[in-house]
Amino acid sequence: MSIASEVFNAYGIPAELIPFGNGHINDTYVSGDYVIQRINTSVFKDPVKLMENIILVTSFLQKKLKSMGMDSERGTLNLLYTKDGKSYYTSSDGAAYRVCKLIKNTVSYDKITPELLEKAAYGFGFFQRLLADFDSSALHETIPDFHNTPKRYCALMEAAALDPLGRCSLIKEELDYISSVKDELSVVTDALANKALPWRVTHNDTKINNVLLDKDSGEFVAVIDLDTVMPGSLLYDYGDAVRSGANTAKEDEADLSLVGLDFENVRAFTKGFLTSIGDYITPKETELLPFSVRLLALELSIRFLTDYIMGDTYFKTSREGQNLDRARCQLRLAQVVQENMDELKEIVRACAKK
Ligand code: ADP
Ligand code: GN1
Ligand code: MG
Repeated sequence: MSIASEVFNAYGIPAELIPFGNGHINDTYVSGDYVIQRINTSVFKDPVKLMENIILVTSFLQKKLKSMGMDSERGTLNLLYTKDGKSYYTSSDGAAYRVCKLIKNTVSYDKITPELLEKAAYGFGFFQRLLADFDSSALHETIPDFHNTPKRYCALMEAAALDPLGRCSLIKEELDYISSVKDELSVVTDALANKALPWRVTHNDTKINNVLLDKDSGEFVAVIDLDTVMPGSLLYDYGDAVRSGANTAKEDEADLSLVGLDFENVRAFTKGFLTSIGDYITPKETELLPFSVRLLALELSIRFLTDYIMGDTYFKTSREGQNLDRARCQLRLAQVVQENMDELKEIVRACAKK
């Protein structure tokens, strides 16, 4: 029996596997009214704990949406269980497959207009607020130290010292730049540690294609890709979404002259996010919003570079050198943010005033 037939049998759903979406981590397929994902177990090492988190978060969100008179089928992921009651199926080749309902008539974007980005931003802020009274002590840390940027820096330095494929000679300039800004990398982790910033339950992977918008109206429908919902800072969600939604270039652009910040998109995201966040945000968080875009771009460049040095084992790649291009784009973006910090601060100030 093929693996696909095994999965269908386990769930008792109709067969046909069509690759779906542009995620870098799991393998996603659509089959009729369902989305099937082969969980990347080298990234999520404990699928049992991962799925416990997804169940906790989605059932919390479903209840909350219902209590607000909202559509809990469309407003978050709805997981299916196997015929024998499991949250995922282990196939005969040892892989882990999960199934959830397709959220119909929706679309996610890699590149987005300001109008749609404002709606997506509203959704990310709304998601954050829905989780405001979620008990974080019940959550497992699905990827330890996911946004611990200083630890990400240490991992990069360790990888560079090993240099298993001899790739570091090509990236001296990038490594030097990252080392020169090392002190900036601990701004948020330090502030969380000394309680200048609050810990919250955050999404932690707010790339713009992790939000679904209605195909016809463009209205926000749901925040998806809930694998990294964990305690974190609101700044991670804002910074990651802006670095992905306001970059003028694609994430793996080889021509760095195309990398830039689309200020209309920054404004649109900030407006939508702050509208749904309201007075939930603290002054210190507001102050650090512009910097968070730089931090998240630096952090992701560190992660892409580490993966490049180690042989491209974490992020999916479709061509040679893709992780290096991705890393260079994020580094360039971090520099552009720095060069335009005053403009970013002005955008945040204007949106926060309303
Ligand atoms: P990854 O962790 O690999 O990024 P995602 O969970 O983000 O995987 O899924 C990849 C893509 O599949 C998403 O960007 C989205 O376009 C689509 N997708 C995933 N789940 C659903 C769903 N329940 N309904 C509609 N689209 C979905
Ligand atoms: C991954 O899973 P996906 O494609 O939505 C990654 C994010 C990165 C992003 C960069 C669990 O997101 O942290 O910012 O790629 N997710 C994980 O494109 O590592
Ligand atoms: Mg995703």
